[in-house]
Amino acid sequence: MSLVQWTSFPPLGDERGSLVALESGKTIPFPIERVYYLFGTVSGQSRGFHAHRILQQVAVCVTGRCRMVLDNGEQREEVWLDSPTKGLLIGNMVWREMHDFTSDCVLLVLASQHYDEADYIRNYEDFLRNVKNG
Ligand code: T46
Repeated sequence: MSLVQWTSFPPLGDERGSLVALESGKTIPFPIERVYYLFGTVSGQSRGFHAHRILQQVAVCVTGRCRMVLDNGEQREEVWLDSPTKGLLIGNMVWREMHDFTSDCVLLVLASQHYDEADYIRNYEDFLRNVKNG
């Protein structure tokens, strides 16, 4: 099964422009506990390089684009986030890296838990060990 799973956000546009609504239990498959966004990203600077033990997230580039690498310890896939109407579902125990941010990129992330540094696995070897040990 592919690691790349999308959720679509139907644009509720009219002649004035577009609007997207994100709702728990509808387009977002978990109760949203936190929202954050990355902006002012610097050309050539990659981010991420970690997995989460429990956290689930949906990431959407509301403007600009970036390349997301997903890795579950067995397979590695990459995808461009470049649409404000498509969210990428990122499950727990998935290593993620973000590369090639455009200078106008705003990456909005909806998260299933509050921020908790203890939920991060920031070392790839530790991540692989955790995957192997279930
Ligand atoms: C993820 C990817 C997509 C907080 O204090 N609260 C928060 O809610 C977040 C997300 C971060 N922070 C602090 C922790 C660091 O001192 O902000 C700093 C930058 O965080 P980090 O280096 O983890 O940023 P990224 O861009 O590498 O990763 C972030 C999220 O942390 C992560 O959960 O999946 O975006």
